[in-house]
Amino acid sequence: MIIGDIADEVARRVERAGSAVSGAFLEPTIRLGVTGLSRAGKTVFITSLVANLMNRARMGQLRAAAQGAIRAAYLQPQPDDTLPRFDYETHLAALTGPAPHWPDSTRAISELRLSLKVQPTGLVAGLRGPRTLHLDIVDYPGEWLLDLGLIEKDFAQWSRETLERLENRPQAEAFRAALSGADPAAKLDEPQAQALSAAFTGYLRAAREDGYSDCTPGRFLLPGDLAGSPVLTFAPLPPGEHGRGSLGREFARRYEAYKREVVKPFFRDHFARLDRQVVLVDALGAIHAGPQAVEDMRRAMGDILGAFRPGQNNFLSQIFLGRRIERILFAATKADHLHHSQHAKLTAIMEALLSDAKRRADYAGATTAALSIAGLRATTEDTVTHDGRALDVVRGVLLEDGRRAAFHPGHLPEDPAHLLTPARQGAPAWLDEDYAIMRFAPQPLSLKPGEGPPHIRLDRAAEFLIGDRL
Ligand SMILES: Nc1nc2c(ncn2[C@@H]2O[C@H](COP(=O)(O)OP(=O)(O)O)[C@@H](O)[C@H]2O)c(=O)[nH]1
Ligand SMILES: [Mg+2]
Repeated sequence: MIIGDIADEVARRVERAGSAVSGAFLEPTIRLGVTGLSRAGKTVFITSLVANLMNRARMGQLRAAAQGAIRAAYLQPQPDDTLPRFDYETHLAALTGPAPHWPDSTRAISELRLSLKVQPTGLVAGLRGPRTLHLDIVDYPGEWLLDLGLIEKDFAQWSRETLERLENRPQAEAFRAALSGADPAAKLDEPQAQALSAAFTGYLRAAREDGYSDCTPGRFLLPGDLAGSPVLTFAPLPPGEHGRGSLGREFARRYEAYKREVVKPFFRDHFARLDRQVVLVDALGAIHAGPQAVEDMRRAMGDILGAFRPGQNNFLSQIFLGRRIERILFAATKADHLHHSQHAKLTAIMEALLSDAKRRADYAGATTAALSIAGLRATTEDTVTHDGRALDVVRGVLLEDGRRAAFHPGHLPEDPAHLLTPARQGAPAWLDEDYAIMRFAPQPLSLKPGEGPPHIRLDRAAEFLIGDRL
């Protein structure tokens, strides 16, 4: 460990000890991380979860809600003054207003504090007064989480792996062309550096669009206020030792700066403070994109789970200081695209991916679970006759043209291996089934008093994530 790190770490220990001491006099708090790649459904999930914790009529599977133990839920100022606040009111207005629409996409970290007043029920009910539990929800991009893998890789290794992956991907054509015209040993030319980095970012973006998850560095996709700065102006290069002032040397230096100035601070300041975590995965989107995207999602889930296993990673062990995340939920989102007769199959796929990830990461520690959920149900269910057979469909209004449509995304297999095995073997396409995807628009709601927006299994998700503390 270098001296700077030690000093930093000592300062942090003191600071954390301080907050633990003061914390003893304050009310108990759960820090819940919500992550997932961009468009996985984080904003919708958080908005609907909070709305449904404030109005609990649809939360039957959250025990404390069903038993009436939650007396009140209200928003309070968040504890961290320098984090943007999760814009709950705007997102809720978008989803539940008279002309409902999906919220604008958000591209950085944000936080919201929901406080729950809980009155114990049963035998002790009369003996104890109500207590308050603060739920601090932290929304952060999954792209940032995947950057953890960079910490233990130097520029040469990251370059090698990245270039190997993009070799056969059509999305990388322009970048490969730009790279073939670049000489890593030549003197750094800033416009050329920017062009390379822009071409590489273009590749990452296209790969993400097409369902790939292995898109590091994560800030290239979601730069926030770092856009255009040197820490984001590099790209992978072919191997070789290069002299001072060369393109190769400078990119290696910027890569290290990215790890030091961008990746580590995020993990230290935000990630290491979480108690519970939900990872949202657009599994249906990946299945629609094809076997390679599913294989990539499988690997990404393993990498993500690896980030919750401090023991194996020096840097993580340092920042966690023996604490660890207690519960991790992997949830397939947008389950309202499927008739409920297929939900168990989607959950089985998530469970298979999760147990694979656990096996590979040799994971022990946090309690984990897999679920299929929808933050906001945008469809209704129906059964139609198609080619003389009954077919379970969902109905909704298509986002693109406002038409009403019945939709069947394809039959998910009973056995997840029927998807995961061809994915692992690198099959170019699914053999027996085509999987479609459609985007539905949120529907106008008429909520009864006490009701939050309609969802699928948010109550189960909440029970798993915080039920034990209510
Ligand atoms: N049908 C349906 N679509 C959803 C749901 N949640 C998210 N989406 C879709 O996914 C998009 C991205 O969701 P968002 O929450 O903004 O993702 P984020 O980037 O992870 O915060 C939305 O604009 C919707 O089109 C859901 O529960 N049901
Ligand atoms: Mg968002």
